[in-house]
Amino acid sequence: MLKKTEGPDLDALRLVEERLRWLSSWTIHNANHLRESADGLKVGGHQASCASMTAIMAALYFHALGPNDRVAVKPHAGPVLHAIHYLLGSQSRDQLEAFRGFGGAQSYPSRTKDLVPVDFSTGSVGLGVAVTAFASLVQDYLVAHGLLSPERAGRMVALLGDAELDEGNIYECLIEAAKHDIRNCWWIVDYNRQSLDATTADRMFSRFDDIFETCGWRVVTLKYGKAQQAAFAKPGGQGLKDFIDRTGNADYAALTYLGGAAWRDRLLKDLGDGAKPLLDARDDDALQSLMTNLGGHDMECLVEAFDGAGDDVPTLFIAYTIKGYGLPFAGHKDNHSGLMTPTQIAGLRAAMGIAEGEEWEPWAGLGGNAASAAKALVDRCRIARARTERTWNRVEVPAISPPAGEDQSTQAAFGKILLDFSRAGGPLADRIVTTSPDVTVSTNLGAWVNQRGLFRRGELSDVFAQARIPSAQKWGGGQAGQHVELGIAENNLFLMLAAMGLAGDLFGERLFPIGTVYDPFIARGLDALNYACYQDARFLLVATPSGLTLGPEGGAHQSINPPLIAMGQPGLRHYEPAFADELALFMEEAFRLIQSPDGESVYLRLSTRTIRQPARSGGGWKAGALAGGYWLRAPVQGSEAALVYCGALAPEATAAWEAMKDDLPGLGLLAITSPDLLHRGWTGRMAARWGGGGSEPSHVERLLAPLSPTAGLVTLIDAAPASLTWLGGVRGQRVSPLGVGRFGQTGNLPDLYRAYRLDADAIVEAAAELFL
Ligand SMILES: Cc1ncc(C[n+]2csc(CCOP(=O)(O)OP(=O)(O)O)c2C)c(N)n1
Ligand SMILES: [Mg+2]
Repeated sequence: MLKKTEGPDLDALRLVEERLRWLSSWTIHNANHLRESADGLKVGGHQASCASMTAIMAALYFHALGPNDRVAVKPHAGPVLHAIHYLLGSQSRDQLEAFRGFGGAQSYPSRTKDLVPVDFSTGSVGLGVAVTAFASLVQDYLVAHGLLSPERAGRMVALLGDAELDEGNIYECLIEAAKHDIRNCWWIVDYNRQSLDATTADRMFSRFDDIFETCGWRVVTLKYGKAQQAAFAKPGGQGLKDFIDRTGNADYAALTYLGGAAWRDRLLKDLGDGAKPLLDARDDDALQSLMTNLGGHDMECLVEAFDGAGDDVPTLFIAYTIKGYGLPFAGHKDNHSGLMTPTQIAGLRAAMGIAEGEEWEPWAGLGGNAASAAKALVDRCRIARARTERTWNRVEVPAISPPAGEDQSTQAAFGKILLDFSRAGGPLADRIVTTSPDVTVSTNLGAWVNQRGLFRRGELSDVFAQARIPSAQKWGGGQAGQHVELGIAENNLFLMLAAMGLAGDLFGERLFPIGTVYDPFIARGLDALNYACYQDARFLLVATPSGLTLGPEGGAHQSINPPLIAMGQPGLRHYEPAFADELALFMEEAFRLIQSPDGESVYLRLSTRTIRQPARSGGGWKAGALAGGYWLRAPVQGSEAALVYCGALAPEATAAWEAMKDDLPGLGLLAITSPDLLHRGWTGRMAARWGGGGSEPSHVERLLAPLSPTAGLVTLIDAAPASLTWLGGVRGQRVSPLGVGRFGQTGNLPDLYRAYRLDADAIVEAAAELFL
């Protein structure tokens, strides 16, 4: 929790603010103008977006933040975060000099690649904001489950740009956060009235207060700095205040760029003689400084605002700022990617009293007293200076037995496995936390929730159960619950999984998050999924039902491209089990991967189709299945043909195999359990070979090795055929691809499989064309 430091040293904070403005500007300048360029390309960086936030960040990091607080920094203020760590001694000059270069400080804060501690990666605007709300929910979850003592709880803070408030994901999150009554969350808007392209619309800013307050947030607006407030109390002051209030965003920004003389002209024109006392008391520089003395640049206002929000109420701070504050292009509408010229940066250096050659000296140009005050402030800073290693709790993953039953669907088996977990208990079961965007029941999590309950900070009774109304779902809620219910907003699901999947990094306690979603609606939350993976959050995503196999539900619910999405998504391993025992194996693997330092998240693509389970003799298939595929019916050496299938189409593939095995003796039937993993293994091996690395064949090369080099493969998947067609490239074999390339429609499975050419007849025909 935030605690006040013993009386803020405002002067020292101001000095630190200037240093941050200087160092962030200089870091970007160095990357663009001084560092040798190997390709002649502009390196970029956002000096204006940084300068807009340096006061906010100085007040936050060097006054308000406590050791348990976590921050998502506006992507374009990344250099300010690095400058903060540079002053703290936890960032090196080398890293700053290599900003935006290979191996250097990243353009936008990155948890995995930056060497300084970054709590949340940012880059895709909006997501870094929303994830903090979900992180505060995860924190409450850990406290409620006795995994985090309340004293170790902190505040989740997002620093955002005003244009970021246009991202819809912020409002989806706001609604969900209100339902869960989140707390300990601050969002601080750098309201500089500019986006990338232009100045931002004024109208919405009078509405944000309502929107946030309606959702239970406190809104604190920092509009006028102390100098402005003082001026309001003097003759002509009310006129000045009215003028500031009615001046539109574009106007205010333009006048800021033009400077003191322009303000003078305009104020005279607008306020007439009423402006005289105010104008006569100031030269142009003083007038510019008054007019840009907005709350978000005023250290006293910032400190007061942060100190005034010491409770746990979620708070939106709207801090009025100037984009490019203190820099020559302050307020210019095109300054987003603007870079100071060498002459301009030299002017800034001189204005800061920094001698040439001393640009990287943290306290260059400061007198002894000022330097020691600034250093003392920095020494008191309570944020973490070192990255945490991922060494927290590990739990034993028990062997998972597949549910019994000759005929099963993977989706039903998933529900049963979780039910078994909930009954058996144990450390893993206790650290599993599930979540779903209003598809808990239809993705088969219902029985688990019956046992383990909904997570709520307050007690939630099951009204239907109390009224003795029969229902399969008996869902009470409370602090011990292990399922976090979400409304229908798949984007929130992935942000929730991101926050849950970072529980170890953020709070020192690993959770095993499982999120369920309908497979086609993964697309709804795709950027948030990518965002979760980018930060190396770890979770199990269970997407079910999937594919055309969902016959009667029709085309809007039949997913086509998720296997391709998964193949292109780093940090996420796709498994598509056909059978319950494969599913059990993959769930075990997922729990291992979630907690392994070099693991990853897992995506299981499941189906509601009930199919006959195979008779196994032993577990010899398992290693192959984990690696992405195994021969369900082994081919003879040199075989000219193989049927290759993935997932719930196993019965069609098997039926076709039965139909052809006499005509094509030694015909193999290859079960692909992860096109993603096979593809990765193959391309990885190719890359390693060029890099002089290992020459071990990849799993898919080994799988295809028994076949003749001229063999034909019929590939079959209830998804885009491209998921498997690449197999032909491994050894240059011919492929006849079967899959779904058109939107689906309603129907029973035989009709649909016939129409979309996924049935045994289609396989036999494709094979005939290839082999005969
Ligand atoms: C999802 C997404 N879309 C587009 C961008 C490109 N982009 C980067 S910053 C920006 C505008 C930022 O304006 P604002 O949030 O007001 O930040 P400021 O730089 O003004 O502080 C845009 C469109 C992005 N980073 N992420
Ligand atoms: Mg802006």
